[in-house]
Amino acid sequence: MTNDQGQIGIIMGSDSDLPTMQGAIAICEEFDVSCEVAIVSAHRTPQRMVDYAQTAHQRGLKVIIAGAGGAAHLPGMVASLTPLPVIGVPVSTRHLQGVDSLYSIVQMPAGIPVATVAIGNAKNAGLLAVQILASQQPELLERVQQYRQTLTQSVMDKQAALEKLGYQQYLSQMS
Ligand code: RP5
Repeated sequence: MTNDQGQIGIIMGSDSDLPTMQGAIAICEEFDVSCEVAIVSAHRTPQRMVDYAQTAHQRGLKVIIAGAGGAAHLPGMVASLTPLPVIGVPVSTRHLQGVDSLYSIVQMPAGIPVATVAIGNAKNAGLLAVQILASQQPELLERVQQYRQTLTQSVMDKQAALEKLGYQQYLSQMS
């Protein structure tokens, strides 16, 4: 079990999920929130999953982000083993494009919630985890507010460019 000190645990069923899950890691880095990253498979390393989930809160984690694809049992099983909030990331799959992952993660029974983001949207999982932390950390809350302002500003900049260029020139500069 990893001894890294982090506030957010980012786990995934396979290293093949890492390209997707890097979106959540990047958000932690952007907000200077510490995270620990680990491969924890519900099916291939079930005991490691149990150990990870049962000790997560004792190791100082505040939120767990769990990504998996296919028969994506990792987020739900981890949620059943920890009192911490769990955010599930459905990883896209070759045959079913991640719909299998989404259904596996989102349809949790009452009593054991998993906050499920869109297929492949680990960025939103990272943001949601940061926002959960920010509810108890005023400085982080301020940074979340600033982040939202940058989103607003980027849309307004696009609007200004659209008005200036007209839609045809705007479209041509997009490609
Ligand atoms: C799941 O099976 C993992 O989360 C991954 O998305 C999928 C495929 O794993 P690999 O065969 O690429 O290791 O458990």
